[in-house]
Amino acid sequence: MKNIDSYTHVRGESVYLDDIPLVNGTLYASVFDSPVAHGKIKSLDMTEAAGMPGVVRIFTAKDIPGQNQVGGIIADEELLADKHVHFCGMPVALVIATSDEAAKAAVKKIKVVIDPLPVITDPREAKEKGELIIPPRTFRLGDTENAWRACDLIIEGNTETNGQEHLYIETQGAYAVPQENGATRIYSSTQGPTAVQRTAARILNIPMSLIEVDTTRLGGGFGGKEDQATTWAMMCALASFHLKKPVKYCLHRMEDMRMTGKRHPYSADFKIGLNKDLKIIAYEVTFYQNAGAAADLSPAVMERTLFHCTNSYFVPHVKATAYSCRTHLPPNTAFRGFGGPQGMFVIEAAIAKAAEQLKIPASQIQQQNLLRSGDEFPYGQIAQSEANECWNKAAELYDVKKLQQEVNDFNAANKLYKKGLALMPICFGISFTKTHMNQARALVHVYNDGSVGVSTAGVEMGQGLNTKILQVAAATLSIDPSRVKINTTNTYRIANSSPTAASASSDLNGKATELACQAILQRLKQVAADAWKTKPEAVEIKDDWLYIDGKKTDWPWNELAWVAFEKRVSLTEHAHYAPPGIYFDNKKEKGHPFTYHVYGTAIITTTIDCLRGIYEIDSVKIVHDFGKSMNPIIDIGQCEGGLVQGIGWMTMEEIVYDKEGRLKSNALSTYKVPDIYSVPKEIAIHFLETEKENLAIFRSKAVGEPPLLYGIGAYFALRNAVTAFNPTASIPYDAPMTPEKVLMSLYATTPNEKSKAGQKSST
Ligand code: MTE
Ligand code: LUZ
Ligand code: MOS
Repeated sequence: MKNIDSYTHVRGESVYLDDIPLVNGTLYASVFDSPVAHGKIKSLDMTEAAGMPGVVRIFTAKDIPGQNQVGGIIADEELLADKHVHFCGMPVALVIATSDEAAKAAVKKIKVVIDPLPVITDPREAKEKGELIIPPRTFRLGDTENAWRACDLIIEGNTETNGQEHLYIETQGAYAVPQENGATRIYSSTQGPTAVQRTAARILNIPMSLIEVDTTRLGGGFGGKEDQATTWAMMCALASFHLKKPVKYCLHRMEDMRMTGKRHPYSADFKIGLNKDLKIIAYEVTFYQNAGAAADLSPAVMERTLFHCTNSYFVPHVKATAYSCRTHLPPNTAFRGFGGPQGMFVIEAAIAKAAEQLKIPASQIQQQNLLRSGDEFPYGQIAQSEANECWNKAAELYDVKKLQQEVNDFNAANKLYKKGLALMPICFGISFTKTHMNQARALVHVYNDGSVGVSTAGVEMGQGLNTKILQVAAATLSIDPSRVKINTTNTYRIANSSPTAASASSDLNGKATELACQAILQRLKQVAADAWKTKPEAVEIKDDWLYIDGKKTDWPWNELAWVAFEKRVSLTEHAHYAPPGIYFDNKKEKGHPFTYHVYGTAIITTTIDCLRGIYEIDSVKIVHDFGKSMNPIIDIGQCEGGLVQGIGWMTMEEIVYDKEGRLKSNALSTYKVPDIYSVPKEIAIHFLETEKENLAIFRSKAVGEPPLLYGIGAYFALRNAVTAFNPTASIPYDAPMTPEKVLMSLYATTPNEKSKAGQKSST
């Protein structure tokens, strides 16, 4: 089945926030944000701005009727800066005007004087100064202290991974429309309607029941709207609350890039020990997460870094510690993979460094240590592994030996172009790591003409969730998909929802939808049994038709719906789903946090131009654990999209803040994302189909985030190409591997100069 949105997407008819028809009298918002990363506000002069044409009012922190607080996990983030600013881009004042242009013009006339305070941009410096968001956490398995003695090779090192701009095509935005009796409706481009509702209640000091949040779809979220859509919705809600007028705010791309947080950059130290058989015996890692100026989702992201610190490998002795470090950057936030990729990069670097030392391909170490079913993760969960299945299938199907031979032959024959190959096995846990967040609800109405309306907690953001939910409803009721309509995500219909995130939304919302449909089906069967004077067990609804004792009747589905209505039987169900069996003990740092894991292996080949440092990704060949895919077209799309986003993070996307905490890469002219020319020339995706029981909806495993992890392999493929040209190059493990860094590494001559070159390119 095709994505149900394809048709309106390509015709430009899909409704995004900026397409919502406006109510008469709508006003426009624009935020004045801090030009300084850290300091005390001495004065704020808004006189000239207030006198600009079209300006209705300017709000500041003192206009907030409730708490000036948008922090989700920790209450440490003001909506509008009161006395201090903590990052460049922190909202200070909110201008409301009769047009978008007038609001933006007035913002330019606001003058602020800020007494500057010291600025920290580096997480290690923050940690030294005790600037931690939460106390550090350590995951332990076995006993690393004693295990080092059993190792034949011990390698130490450090790594850097940079942030990543979400670059959803639709920027952040919201539209608040006042309703009767003090209620308000907020249209928000958010992954988390309930987060918007809860925070609005706190800001406006009114109960959640007065706030309706409605989301039709997002033009991409990628985690950037899991938490950080809330701020812009609050701006509209605050202004509309005071002015009793509809207020809209769609951010300009440069406002969005400057004011919102990104993927967390990480700095890390590792120590890895192997025995003669290339078994990893022990692994110690310390992560320094650059959280930015407030907690946002950083504690949860940090937790997932720890969960995924051993990637797809079994390591018997592990000690992993993570620090969430407070710096003066915009608060960093969820981004596809949610800290997992940052954790996995470090062990891949450790393996690559060990392989370099041993003068063997990293793949020999990788393969030797793949997780098997029954192995224990450092957090206590026992693996149900497909790691070897994926790896072996990839090696065989794509003939990795031949691929490596081709690379070697090419490198022997070419002086100024070199190829590199790397394998990247992945493992990603499915479930929110906070157990209580793993719940969802669905509301299903069968109308008495036989058509069906479905609402869930899930937000469509391009990942194809609505199509999958529609498939679940149609398949469970055994009716034609054209009868089913998926409705907007709305807090009046579905309450207390988790954000659409963690790749879990088709599982959670799909299962809730399945439960609701089954309950209605049960009642319809009873209605049919009564009418046909038989038992419900004799009734079947199949392909829009009623069957009794296996024989087709003259009742179509809609007749059955009508009869049930006439018999006064409810055609509506509101179902709740919470996956069983998951828990986590934070004191012991042990438990069974994930309903299941997703595995896969990618083989990546690249070609670098050794005169210019530029490169191409030749091919990415993947075997991915889809379980039993319920929608291969969508799942391939998720796989390709995630892969390319991961390659972008690892190779070309370079976020640059200066020492004063100002974003230099603040527009699409200075921040390069993959385009059609930089995607791999060939992508092959093989579905590892397994018939094993799991908790995925229709056994179709979650697919949203895991494929991003394949992109990590592109970094190592590029390194291998560089060392084919310059075998003694000692390149720092510092991602992204931009063309600039490739060029520096190609011509670095002594180890000293080389590491300097690496450092220079990273600043
Ligand atoms: N795909 C598209 N097209 N747009 C997006 O914003 N977000 C990703 C992934 N795929 C995203 C996407 C992220 S970060 C997540 S967590 C999942 O989709 C969320 O949706 P799911 O739970 O339905 O997989
Ligand atoms: N969000 C969250 C997530 O709150 N918890 C998670 O575990 C998670 N994982 C991935 C993406 N978003
Ligand atoms: Mo995705 S980072 O869970 O929104």
